[in-house]
Amino acid sequence: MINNPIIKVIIPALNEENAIGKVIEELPGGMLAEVVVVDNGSQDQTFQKAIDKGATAIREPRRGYGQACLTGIKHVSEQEPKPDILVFIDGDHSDFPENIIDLVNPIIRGEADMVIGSRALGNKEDGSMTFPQIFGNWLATTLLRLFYGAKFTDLGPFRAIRYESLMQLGMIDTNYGWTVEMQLKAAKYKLRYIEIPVDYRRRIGFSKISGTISGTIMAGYKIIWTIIRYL
Ligand SMILES: Nc1nc2c(ncn2[C@@H]2O[C@H](COP(=O)(O)OP(=O)(O)OP(=O)(O)O)[C@@H](O)[C@H]2O)c(=O)[nH]1
Ligand SMILES: [Mg+2]
Repeated sequence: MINNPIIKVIIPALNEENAIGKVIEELPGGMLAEVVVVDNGSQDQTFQKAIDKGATAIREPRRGYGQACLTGIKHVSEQEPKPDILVFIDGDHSDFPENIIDLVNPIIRGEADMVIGSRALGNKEDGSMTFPQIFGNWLATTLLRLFYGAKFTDLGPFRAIRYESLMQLGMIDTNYGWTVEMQLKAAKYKLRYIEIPVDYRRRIGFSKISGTISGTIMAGYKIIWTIIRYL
């Protein structure tokens, strides 16, 4: 049981000016010590919108989903006191920010070190995930089970992890391998992890990864490569 947990949220965001405000607004602010939006070189109003909604906005010009997450972690690790729990959520409003409570509760209760929001177990709005994305997540989690004995059903971006556990993992991936790296290392380092079902809806704004052919190929390649490199 963690008493009065310090919970911080990291939101990687690239050109999400129409979504980022809603994501921040719908977070249960009362239970959060800080919301950090890492603006990954947006050319729109993402940075300003994040500030307007009371978030900490930081700029990270080096592109990549993982890079944005790493920069967010660096930011919180330079603050005192250190957080107990970090939550990652996308900035495109595909996830339901209010579900954060379900993600952090098992950690607060001391029952888990990491909680993954699984879209495979939850309800997906039609068109919120592409077929290659659903297949890719199935394939990746099947390989994780075969090679690492890890039981996951999704590489969902919406997740919570104990800060100390995350530090132990020594995350390094700067782009598409980020989610799978965290999960396979969690299995390797024997973290206590669970999945909970989360719902998923169509994003606001333009797709950058799964809705594009190049994004899908690059992500698939990087995810498979990451699974192999840690064997
Ligand atoms: N693609 C991409 N996304 C980034 C980057 N940095 C931050 N992001 C954010 O990471 C989150 C996930 O990216 P998305 O484009 O939603 O990827 P996805 O959910 O696989 O696919 P779509 O929602 O269909 O685009 C969003 O909040 C992006 O704004 C980056 O360098 N590249
Ligand atoms: Mg998305």
